[in-house]
Amino acid sequence: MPDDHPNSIGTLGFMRHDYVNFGFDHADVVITVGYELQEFDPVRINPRSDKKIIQIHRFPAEVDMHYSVDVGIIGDISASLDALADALAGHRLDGDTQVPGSGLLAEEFARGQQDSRFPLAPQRVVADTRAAMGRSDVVLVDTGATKMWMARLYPTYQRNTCLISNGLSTMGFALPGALGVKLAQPDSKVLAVVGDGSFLMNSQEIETAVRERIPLVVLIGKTAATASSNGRWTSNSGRTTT
Ligand SMILES: Cc1ncc(C[n+]2csc(CCOP(=O)(O)OP(=O)(O)O)c2C)c(N)n1
Ligand SMILES: [Mg+2]
Repeated sequence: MPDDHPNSIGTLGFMRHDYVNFGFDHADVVITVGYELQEFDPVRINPRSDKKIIQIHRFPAEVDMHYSVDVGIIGDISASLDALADALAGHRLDGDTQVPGSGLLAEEFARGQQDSRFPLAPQRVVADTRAAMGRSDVVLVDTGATKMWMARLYPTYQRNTCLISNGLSTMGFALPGALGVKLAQPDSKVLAVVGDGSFLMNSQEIETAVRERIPLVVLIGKTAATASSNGRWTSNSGRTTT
């Protein structure tokens, strides 16, 4: 769903209780599409285990205390969504359909565009990255603090334009991945956004890029204070210099 669509609330799952969770706080029904438990702990969207859950997937649901599926639709995902849309044709939601918290991410992004602090605020880096890329250009984001910032704040408008290794969070995938994307889509700008550690894991692929004449850009982030003492990623204290 494009981030400038009025029904889009952004990316869920990177912070414990980020803006986009506010919508889930108020929801009584959640429809999940292609969702897998290991990608994102459902306790964060259903802490009291009181929401009705409709799952659409190709496989039967894996469940836990916070993810007990009321209706499981098993089948081709596209066909299932089309059937659901057809069944709902003509129905409209009554009343206020504004999702609580929607707009807050966009406001943070807009503040980031204007942020002139140095070292650069991460929001500014994300905003400038977005400004440099067209709607169909492709950014690959490596694991680390950079991923946390890009995943929650970088607006996307077309599918497969922001590629992130989320499930296993593999460091070092972005640079070789960018070579593959550029070969597949030579007309798109391709950017690998990486931490200094991730870059060093696969920096030898620069040689491949030069030898094979594959043009791409690598943005290397050096971030201070990426993790707090309990090992959780912090969202607000990081400062990224590039
Ligand atoms: C192959 C691999 N090894 C280790 C990890 C665990 N890990 C996740 S983020 C990270 C540090 C990332 O450092 P850097 O790329 O410099 O990014 P930063 O967070 O400093 O911006 C590590 C070691 C991982 N996800 N993948
Ligand atoms: Mg680093």
